[in-house]
Amino acid sequence: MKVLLVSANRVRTPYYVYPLGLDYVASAISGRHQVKITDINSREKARSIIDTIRDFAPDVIGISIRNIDNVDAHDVKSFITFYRELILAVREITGAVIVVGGSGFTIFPERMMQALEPDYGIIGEGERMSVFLEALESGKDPSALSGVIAPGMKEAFPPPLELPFTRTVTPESVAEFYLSRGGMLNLQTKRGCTYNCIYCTYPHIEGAALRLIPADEVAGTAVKLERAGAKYLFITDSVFNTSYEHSADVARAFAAKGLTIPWGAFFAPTKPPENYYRVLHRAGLTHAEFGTEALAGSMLASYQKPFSVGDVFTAHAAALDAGLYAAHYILLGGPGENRHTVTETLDNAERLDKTVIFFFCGIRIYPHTRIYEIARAEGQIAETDDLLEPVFYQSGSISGEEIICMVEERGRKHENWFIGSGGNKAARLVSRLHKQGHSGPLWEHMIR
Ligand code: B12
Ligand code: SF4
Repeated sequence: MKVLLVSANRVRTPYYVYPLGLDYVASAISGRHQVKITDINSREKARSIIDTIRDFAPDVIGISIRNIDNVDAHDVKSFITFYRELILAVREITGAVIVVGGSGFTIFPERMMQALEPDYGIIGEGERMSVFLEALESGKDPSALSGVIAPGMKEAFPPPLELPFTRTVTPESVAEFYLSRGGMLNLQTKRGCTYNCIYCTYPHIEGAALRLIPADEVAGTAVKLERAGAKYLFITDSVFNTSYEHSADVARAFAAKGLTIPWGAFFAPTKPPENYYRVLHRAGLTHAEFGTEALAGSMLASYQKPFSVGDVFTAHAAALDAGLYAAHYILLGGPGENRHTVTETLDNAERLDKTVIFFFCGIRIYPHTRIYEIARAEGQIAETDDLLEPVFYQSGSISGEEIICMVEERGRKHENWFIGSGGNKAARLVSRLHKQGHSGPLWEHMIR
């Protein structure tokens, strides 16, 4: 069959992100099918996707839905209308089967099916597209397959797939757009997160157990990406150091295979084993992005974070000692937040030296999370509420506006504190620097 895979993500904050998920979907199906990937970022308008459809005449069109909205409580932007219009425009010119998937879709499959009206959706890992196409080809009903949903069906979440996941790096990939804008490509070393933070969708999207990709294989892919022109790699794992052992093995494999480009990843600021960050830095790690979320002990407990305030300082010091750039992400406004806890977090944030801190004020409520249950029990949301349009948790003791005021007031004397990921202003700056030939996430320029 002829299959066109479309990346529908146009978000440019904090920077354009390479549609990695489609590489996995394409690798899973290209042996048997003729596959083409097209990326809306690299085209000026949705219109030129239409031209591709006319030229290629696919039997099946797979649309990747990564972002639903920008998750910003104070400047909400939803992307659903755009996806809906894209699907309508595609329908006008082709009778191809339209199937959607992706991390955004996987959070709200049933609602997305209603809002977007594709023919099918694939919940979770897109490697299931292979059995989906087999069913279509042989005239069987694909909606009977695990993970597949059709209009009007109830959502049922399939179990995570067994290894191996294969990613083929091909010269025909859509990477050129990203290579000419900072050269940042991305890489996955495992799937899953074993932690259970109350607001987080990642264990739901990727599974709660770690499925590790062999370190050698990860490093082989990294080297291929470097050869293809990548100047920087971002590791997309929910948390890179959930397995200290595997992540250090990956770093050693990078060094053994001769990777020379820098890379970055998300880390939990748990207490690291001795020399951990040095090993990673020697293998090219430059940027550590810590999912710190709070610097008040009671809020870390409320969020069910797997570390203490002391651990954050230990991890931060270890990263700096190793020569890394360190950023911290803080999430204010959860259950139990009040003026005292915000003050405690801001006081401790002032004690973090040589860093950049991104404050996210307001926690989006997603289904399948503990905060969803808390918000239900507190009467903030009802079972019938449509969370596809973002709803943010409200602490009973402090409003979102008050939190922003407190951060802004204290932040005036800290050039390295940002609300959200810096918005369009930061994205424009990053985009300009990327066009000038700089690579990486570039927040190191904001470190004070
Ligand atoms: C890494 C990451 C980032 C990094 C990306 C770095 C980089 N250079 O790649 C950074 C920090 C920059 C980032 C930024 C943002 N992110 Co982010 N990010 C992630 C994360 C953790 C992993 C994404 C990833 O690459 N996974 C690995 C690939 C292989 O998996 P995948 O893309 O999901 O693809 C698989 C399946 O989904 C499926 N699939 C994918 N496409 C298709 C298509 C079809 C047809 C089918 C059948 C299947 C299918 O198959 C693939 C293989 O199994 C996810 C959460 C998560 N754990 O998934 C959030 C996530 C995608 N991000 C999210 C958001 C919101 C954002 C931001 C908008 C936040 C912000 N305000 O700045 C920005 C947008 C950036 C942009 N330009 O698009 C949300 C999206 C949901 C939502 N509410 O909209 C997620 C889901 C997190 C969450 N809150 O739950 N992000
Ligand atoms: S917030 Fe991070 S550590 Fe916690 S469950 Fe999500 S991905 Fe895992």
